[in-house]
Amino acid sequence: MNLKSVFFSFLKFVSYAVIILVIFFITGILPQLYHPPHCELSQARVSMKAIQDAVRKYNKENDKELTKLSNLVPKYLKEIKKDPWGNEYILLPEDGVLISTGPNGKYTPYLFREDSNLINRDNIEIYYKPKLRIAEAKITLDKNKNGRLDTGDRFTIFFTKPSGGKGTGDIDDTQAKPVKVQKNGKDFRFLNDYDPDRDNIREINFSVLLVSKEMLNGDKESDKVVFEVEKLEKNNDNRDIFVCFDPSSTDYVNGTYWDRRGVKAVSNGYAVKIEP
Ligand SMILES: [Ca+2]
Ligand SMILES: [Ca+2]
Repeated sequence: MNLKSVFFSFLKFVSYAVIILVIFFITGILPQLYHPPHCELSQARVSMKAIQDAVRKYNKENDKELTKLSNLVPKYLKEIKKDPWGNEYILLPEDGVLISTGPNGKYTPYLFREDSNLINRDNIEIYYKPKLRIAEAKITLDKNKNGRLDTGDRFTIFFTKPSGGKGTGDIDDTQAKPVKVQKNGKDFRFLNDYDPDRDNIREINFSVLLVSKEMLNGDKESDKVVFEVEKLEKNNDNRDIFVCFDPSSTDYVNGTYWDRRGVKAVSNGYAVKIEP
């Protein structure tokens, strides 16, 4: 094979390749490869991530929280584009969430209505504030000042934000009573042998009295519940006590804690320690 024939077979190969590419273009296969359907989704996520960062920065640097996305311009963002489907992003400042209405361009705050699922299914949501779950638990009254829980002591469980509401979107929804906590504290689980890698975790038998439950009744301002210890199984080995709440145990209708928007609360596992 001489150099000339090599050159010609190369030319032949190139022309075949060009023909195939042209056919792909004409039949629309190539443009589709260049523009996969998930392209807009990732585009939206990238833009929303940038807005999320900007909102967090704004809220950190200003006394009042951001209420309108346009207030981010020009200091925190050069501009706020519409989402890839041509719609404005929605900001829900109280719930700390940023929403794109998705390919169908539709959104409804009425989360429990029948048609809501269909409308909201394609939404993209990014939280810039924490979701509803336990943030901290600590002893707030230590009667005998021993740094341990004993009968008569009180402890407080702090949530990341107030709960309540049913996601109906009604004005009085913040006064909804979706959540009742069990007086014996059974919505919360306690154990003193926390080890995520082990199956055999020992639960503590508490007998506790619910002292304040404003937060669990949907009080807009409250983000905590207070318990008083009535009886504590003897904690001889003096190990730490961990608490977790079961998001499926309380609501008498739906069996769930909701945030005000009607989004299911997040269980925090056992990583929250009751600290003196
Ligand atoms: Ca939608
Ligand atoms: Ca004590």
